Amino acid sequence: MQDFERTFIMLKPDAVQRGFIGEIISRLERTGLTLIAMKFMQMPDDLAKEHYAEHVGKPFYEKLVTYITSGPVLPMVWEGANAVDMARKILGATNPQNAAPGTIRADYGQEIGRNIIHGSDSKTSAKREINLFFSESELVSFSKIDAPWVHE
Ligand code: IDP
Ligand code: MG
Repeated sequence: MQDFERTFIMLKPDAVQRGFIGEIISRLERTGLTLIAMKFMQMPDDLAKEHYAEHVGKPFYEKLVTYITSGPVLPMVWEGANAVDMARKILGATNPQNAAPGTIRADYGQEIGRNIIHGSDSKTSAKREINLFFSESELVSFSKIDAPWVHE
């Protein structure tokens, strides 16, 4: 069994508004990744700016902050073997137009500025993003009953 890691995944306002919360969580759940934390919130401006700090100064930055604060989001933490890379593959490329068929962004999105879902791009980002949205006591790590049927 590989070492477990954690990743930060967030359903963006378009996923919430278009009614895809349940479907997208199901797709993540059925891979065997374990959901250990979730919230439903309207992201305050300062949190949005901190979350996307690496993009300050880029041409799309202002619109990105407007988009992500324009409606409720659903931040989550998922745990599992190689969770960061695995989740990025399930999400697909940043631009839904370039995302492989069967990925979430390809199956639910049309444009890069409305790409449905966020996922951490590295273990370091995951740690930073998890800490931005959740306190340690909100991370509910537990053993799932199906673990021996998911992991060798
Ligand atoms: P990622 O979400 O796949 O990690 P990043 O390059 O980190 O992609 O960009 C963060 C977010 O900023 C994207 O998910 C998307 O919502 C938005 N974004 C990135 N590039 C563009 C762009 O060229 N136009 C509009 N929005 C963009
Ligand atoms: Mg990114």
